[in-house]
Amino acid sequence: MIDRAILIHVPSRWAGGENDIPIGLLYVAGVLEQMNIEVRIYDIYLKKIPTDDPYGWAELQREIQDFKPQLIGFGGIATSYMWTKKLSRRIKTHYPDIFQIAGGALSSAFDLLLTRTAVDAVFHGEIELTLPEVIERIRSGRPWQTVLGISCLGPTGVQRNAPGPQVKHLDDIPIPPYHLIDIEDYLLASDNFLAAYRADMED
Ligand code: B12
Repeated sequence: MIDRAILIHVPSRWAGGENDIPIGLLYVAGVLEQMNIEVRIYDIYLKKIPTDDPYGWAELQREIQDFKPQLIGFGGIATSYMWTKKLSRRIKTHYPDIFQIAGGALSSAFDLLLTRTAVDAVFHGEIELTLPEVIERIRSGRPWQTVLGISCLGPTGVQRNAPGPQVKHLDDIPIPPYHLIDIEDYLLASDNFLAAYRADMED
């Protein structure tokens, strides 16, 4: 059964003030909510990472224990790979039944993700049609590894399937569920450009 999911916004680096709204993950969340899956967005950019726990595992583990997701998704860019590796391996060790996926620009590191992390499936390109297909197959006990637009480990190693279908009518895409994030966390980030704009208005 998949009825709860955590989507993790995975840092690519720490440059300070890079609190960009995770738009891609919100679109993924919209698709999941349409399938009656409860979603939490876990944005690592907004966390205070302790120096003695450099990937913030303890806090993520508390979130997992509290919410008990069956699905965890990693979103970011290619250089978010290292964080994904550290966290996904720990998740696999402690919660081996959680299905782990990755997508967005991070998917360009798909071969590394599939061979060196514990990610089960990588989604390439838009996921509005391919992610529901994978989840439906898992829910009904059918093999998901042949769904188009994904890559996974196959019998002979990394298997990248042909590109998936794209949405024909843009109005079919769910509105991103902004209620899953606190927009102020992003807009009020100290060196965010919108915050600077706000300061100008106040002068
Ligand atoms: C907008 C944008 C930005 C904005 C981000 C604003 C924001 N709020 O997020 C800004 C200007 C801040 C930015 C910064 C950077 N960016 Co930029 N950016 C883009 C851009 C143009 C669009 C991304 C976007 O929002 N698309 C709309 C959403 C809805 O689409 P999406 O993210 O693709 O999500 C869909 C799917 O990919 C998928 N998906 C997404 N996440 C996940 C997660 C899971 C689990 C699953 C299953 C699916 C999934 O589902 C969504 C719906 O179909 C892309 C290029 C592009 N055309 O994609 C580059 C791009 C992502 N950026 C890139 C880069 C390199 C950077 C910077 C490093 C630039 C720099 N030198 O500083 C920084 C990194 C910032 C960071 N820490 O991540 C590269 C990444 C390359 C790579 N392979 O890693 C891209 C691909 C451009 C390129 N071709 O080089 N960027």
